[in-house]
Amino acid sequence: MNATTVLVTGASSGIGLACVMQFLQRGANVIGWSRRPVEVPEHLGGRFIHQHVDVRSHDAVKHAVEQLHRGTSAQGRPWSEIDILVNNAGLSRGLNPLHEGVDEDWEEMIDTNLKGLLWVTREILPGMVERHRGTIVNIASVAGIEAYRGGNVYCATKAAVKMLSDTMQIDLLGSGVRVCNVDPGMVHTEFSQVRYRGDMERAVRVYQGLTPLSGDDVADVVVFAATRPQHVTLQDILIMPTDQATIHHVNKKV
Ligand code: NDP
Ligand code: 8X3
Repeated sequence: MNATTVLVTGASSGIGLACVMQFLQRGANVIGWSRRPVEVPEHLGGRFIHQHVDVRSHDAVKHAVEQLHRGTSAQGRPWSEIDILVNNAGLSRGLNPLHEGVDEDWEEMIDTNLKGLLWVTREILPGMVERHRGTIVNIASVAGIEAYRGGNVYCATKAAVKMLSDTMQIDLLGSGVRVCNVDPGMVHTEFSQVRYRGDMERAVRVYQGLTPLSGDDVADVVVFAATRPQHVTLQDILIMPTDQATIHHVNKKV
């Protein structure tokens, strides 16, 4: 993947960090966006830049892209020429029924999972269309396919991501840009810590008694999809732990 430039949003933990590492290990130049800093091993650092970006802010996204125009990678290519965009930044807050919903939680989920993905894509996609080449991987979720109690707004944002992937595939037909939608089941990351606002006991219980996916398991399929020949599109990938058949059918031993 020499001279390939990848942008991963939500690069500081979980699936995003695993994508950063796997693309770097394959020789790509990688840009990571998140609010927290990201450290990579020194020998990979020459091909990695981190930008502090809150994807909820269209201005912040635009500013970060402007900065990328100013620098070049080791191969002399502007960092702004993104070949692969992984729209991964996202989160869930709480499991309240809709009638007990919290305004700030709803705004955070919609602004990050849905509007954030739109702002980022709006800034990166025109360059791909201009170059007639590019891959976008959107991280949606099984939660966008199956509803569950208290999932309401989170599930809705992920169903929206899936629908955006579908409509982008149509909008981009003939443009040379392909779109891959990835729907993971349970992945052991910081996701549940964030959902339960640091209640570690509750977060740990989510994954107890089963073998969930790891961030690397999902990164494997992201990298696989992004490294197919350009005429091949994996439109939709549902990746589940073997211990999970559906949102509601989980092989929990405790
Ligand atoms: P993590 O909490 O481990 O990672 C989430 C990442 O998103 C972090 O790097 C975080 O960085 C980033 N992020 C959150 N808000 C923002 C923001 N406003 N601006 C920029 N970055 C942001 O969770 P996962 O790795 O599990 O989640 C990654 C994606 O996978 C999410 O979209 C999630 O919905 C999806 N997913 C997760 C599943 C799971 O079971 N874990 C299953 C299906 C889908 P920082 O806080 O530093 O900004
Ligand atoms: C995250 C998976 O089932 O916790 O998208 O909503 S779930």
